[in-house]
Amino acid sequence: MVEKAASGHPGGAMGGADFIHILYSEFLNFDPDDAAWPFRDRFFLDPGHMSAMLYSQLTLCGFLQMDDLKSFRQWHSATAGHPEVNFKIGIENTSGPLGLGHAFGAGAAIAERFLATRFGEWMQHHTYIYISDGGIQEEISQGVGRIAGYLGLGNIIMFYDANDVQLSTKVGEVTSEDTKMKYESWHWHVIEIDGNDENQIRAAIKTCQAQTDKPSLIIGRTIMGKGAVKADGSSHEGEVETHGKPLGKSKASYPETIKNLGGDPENPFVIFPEVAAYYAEILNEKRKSVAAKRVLFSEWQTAHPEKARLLDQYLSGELPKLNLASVQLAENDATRNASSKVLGYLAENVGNMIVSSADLSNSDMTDGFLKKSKAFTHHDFSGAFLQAGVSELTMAALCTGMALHGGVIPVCATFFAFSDYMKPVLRVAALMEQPVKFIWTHDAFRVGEDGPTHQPIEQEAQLRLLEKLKNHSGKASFVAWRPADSAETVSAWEVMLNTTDRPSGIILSRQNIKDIPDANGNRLATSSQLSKGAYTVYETSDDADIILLANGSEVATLIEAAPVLEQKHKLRVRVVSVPSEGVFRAQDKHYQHSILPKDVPVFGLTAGLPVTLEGLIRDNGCVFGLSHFGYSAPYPVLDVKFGFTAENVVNQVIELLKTV
Ligand SMILES: Cc1ncc(C[n+]2csc(CCOP(=O)(O)OP(=O)(O)O)c2C)c(N)n1
Ligand SMILES: [Mg+2]
Repeated sequence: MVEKAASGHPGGAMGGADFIHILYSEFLNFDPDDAAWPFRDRFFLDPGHMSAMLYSQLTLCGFLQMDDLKSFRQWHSATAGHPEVNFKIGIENTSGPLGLGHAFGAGAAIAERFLATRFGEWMQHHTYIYISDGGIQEEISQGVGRIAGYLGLGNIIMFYDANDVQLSTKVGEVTSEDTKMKYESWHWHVIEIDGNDENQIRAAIKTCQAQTDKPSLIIGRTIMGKGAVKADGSSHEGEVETHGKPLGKSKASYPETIKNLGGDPENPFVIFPEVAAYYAEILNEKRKSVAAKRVLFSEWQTAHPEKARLLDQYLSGELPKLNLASVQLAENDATRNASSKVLGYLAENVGNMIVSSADLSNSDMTDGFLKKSKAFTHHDFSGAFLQAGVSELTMAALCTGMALHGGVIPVCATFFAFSDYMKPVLRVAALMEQPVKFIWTHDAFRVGEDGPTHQPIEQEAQLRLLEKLKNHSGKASFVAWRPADSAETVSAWEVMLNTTDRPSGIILSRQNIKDIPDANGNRLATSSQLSKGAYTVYETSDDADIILLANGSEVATLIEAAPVLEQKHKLRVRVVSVPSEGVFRAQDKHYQHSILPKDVPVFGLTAGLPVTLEGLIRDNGCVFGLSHFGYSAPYPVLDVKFGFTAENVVNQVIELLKTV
């Protein structure tokens, strides 16, 4: 496969083949006729570069065909280089950035416990994870190790392909850690085996299955490029260069290696008849055991019709009927508080929502949810809140893994400045189109005295780049909402809850914000126009001389400036709230022009980098934003120092109008 594609990673795949074959043939429960069967065991491959191994195994299991293997790494093939999530052919996640895959697996294991706690152990399944030296070294493994150990996720069996080799060096050149001891200290059950010995693999998996108290780690000593030989027949095993080079391009001989492994180099794409017959038998066994579980399931459905309907709803991703308008909001509140109230309502009305915070629940206000639920603790998943500790990257990946598992609605929260720690996950969740919901509070320099490290400036612009990046379904891969007041916060939540085809996030203020006045006296109804990405929140004439545009708390500053511009400067003013530029840009041109007519100058105000809004203005406009890091001071002082006052908006607009 790698040889034909003339690129790929043969070595790790050759060394791991023994494990994956034993796992899939003897242990992994799946339905050969329906790879997406919800009660299947999950298999998460952390090192996506070993995809040749997974694709080969999926071919043995009938999910892929030999022609798919022949088009390894080619345009539009089912066997892309790093496996792209595809439940229909047995691929649980898009592996690639090392470390993420095993965190997704741990998230899936949490979702499994959550559901089994509510619906019964009949639905329990294992999550098998395959990790390599790279994943073990990635920092995220610390978060996964700690959390899985603390929660006692005995449904995880992780195989560590310890082949002593990584991309550019031997493992011993970068670490001297005792991995066994490390995982044991996190309360994992660890065993060490020869990872190429089928009997030891078999025995290890059995031991781990019996260990339901703790997550298990099987450290399998394997041989990189197992079976690789040079032209003279001497060994070429354990070499760094087989990590990422086709054998023919390394010092190994491709034909001699194929011969050494019992194959025919002239005809390498073959499943030997005895192997095909063996797998046919195995797959029939799997069909039988799945059929038995399906019977159990339907018996359970008959005995528990209410629960069965609920489970159906959870698995379909459907929401119950909600009435967010009933959420009682306080006046002129911080948007994080409004969000907290929505979360309190959701805790009582959406039974499969799991909220998580990285040690900030009383600050990002996810405690609105927590107070009506409780946190997961060791072996207790009856609550619906994950206290992730301080580990934003891990938390985001766990939530993405929960989404990949299905049946639950994961939400995670932290300060906006620390969205930086989540970005690698956000990107892959966006690529995989997973509907994880992100809450980011403390959205601007108005965090004040916490100083520049906590004051997000460029974060919104970074996130909105993902709004411009299309996923493989042709949609903005991510949507970020920055609501202007409490009502918009509720409306944003409404849209987020209904966004089931991609991740989305909500960016919230720490400080109180004046509610946007509403001419119709029903601000909540008006704010639902947020679903178009941008809408008019203030105007006294539909023939504006100037449009003021912002999102989040800056909208209130514009609303304060508007009457001054009207009364003192005799200008006709429109104020537009743009909670999501990406969504606005997806509207038809007619709508876009109706909100932002071409010939009217636009003044944008953002507490972020000016580029955050610059995509919305033309030559006849400008954006006033921050172009430097913040400073530590109470936020009303920063408002004045940085010019985020109605008075400065008036001055800036007058200056702008002099130039157009
Ligand atoms: C986050 C991240 N950093 C770097 C890489 C590039 N990369 C791919 S594989 C690899 C190391 C591979 O070592 P190991 O995990 O032991 O795999 P093996 O060489 O044994 O196949 C690296 C650095 C990556 N895929 N992800
Ligand atoms: Mg390795």
